[in-house]
Amino acid sequence: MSDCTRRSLVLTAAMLLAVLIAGGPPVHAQTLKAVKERGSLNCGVGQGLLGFSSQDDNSNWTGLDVDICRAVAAAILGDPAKVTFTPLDAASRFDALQSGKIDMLSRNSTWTMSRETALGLMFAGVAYYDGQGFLVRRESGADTALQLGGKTVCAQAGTTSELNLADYFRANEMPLKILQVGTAEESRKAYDERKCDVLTSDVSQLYAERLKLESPDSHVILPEVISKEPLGPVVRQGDDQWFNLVKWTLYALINAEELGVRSATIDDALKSADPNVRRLVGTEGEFGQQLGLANDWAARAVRATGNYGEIYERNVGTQSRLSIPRGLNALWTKGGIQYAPPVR
Ligand SMILES: N[C@@H](CCC(=O)N[C@@H](CS)C(=O)NCC(=O)O)C(=O)O
Repeated sequence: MSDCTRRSLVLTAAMLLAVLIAGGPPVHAQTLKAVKERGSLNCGVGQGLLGFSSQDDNSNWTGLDVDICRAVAAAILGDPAKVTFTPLDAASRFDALQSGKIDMLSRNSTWTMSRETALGLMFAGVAYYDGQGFLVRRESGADTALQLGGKTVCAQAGTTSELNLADYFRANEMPLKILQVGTAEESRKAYDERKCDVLTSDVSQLYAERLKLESPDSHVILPEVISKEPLGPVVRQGDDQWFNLVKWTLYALINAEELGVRSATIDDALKSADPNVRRLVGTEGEFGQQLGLANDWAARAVRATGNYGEIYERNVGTQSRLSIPRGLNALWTKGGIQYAPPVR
């Protein structure tokens, strides 16, 4: 053995010892443990986006993104109320996750390649398939986005909306003036005060923002959808157990809809003889245990928030003020693309 090989072996052994003394896996591989010890989930959400994450008159958080947090809390702790919500703007949301200030981010965030590869994060699935659109004043007479050349467009800093906007105008050789805003609130205000002629954002958000304008009917959403915006919960890289837990909680909600398991019928589901239902609700198999949870983890989640379809309808669908049709977010068996791998 050469001197050099010996030295490198000693070095490797020393490093191994250091890791062992430091307590094994990196700090980030401890999210589930930390949540259990703390007794609550730290979830990053939006700052006030109707249907996705906003506070009602009693300061209770509601919305589709909020319900994903609650479902995860119910799956882990058996109680959907055990969530601490941190409202975050677009620019600071990923820092909050990277720094460990939150355990997960559930805030109308688009799954893109660089948000995983460059930011060290992972999207756990798609909670809402969206796309970017444009909102204009009806009086402008515009009926296609191709008439927007030279207009001033409000877009929120640090979003995919800002990037897609520039791409779309460039591809169509239209001059563009961007008015960069910090929050949805600022964006709406600038548009209201006619500092911009157009609002651009994910279409679901345009529905939400339009409702907050003085006379919603005086504004139209143009037909073009210029991008893919798959929105979903995000976690840090390096904690596979936590990634699986968030991912499979979302899939459990979607599978529950497919199997007809609803919050009001969860007790029947617990008595079901259907093997698919039994695996989902934990009366068969050890699927919860494999996640580090109780075997009825998915039953707890569905009891707390309802299945995916119930969450959708209540917050953004036909039972809500937004009234957005299911579209792409219908199950794959109903003409949409929501498709969850099986619990098996
Ligand atoms: N999905 C896009 C856009 C997300 C985004 O932050 N959009 C703004 C436009 S209105 C928003 O939702 N703001 C809500 C808030 O600030 O609470 C992304 O991930 O970059």
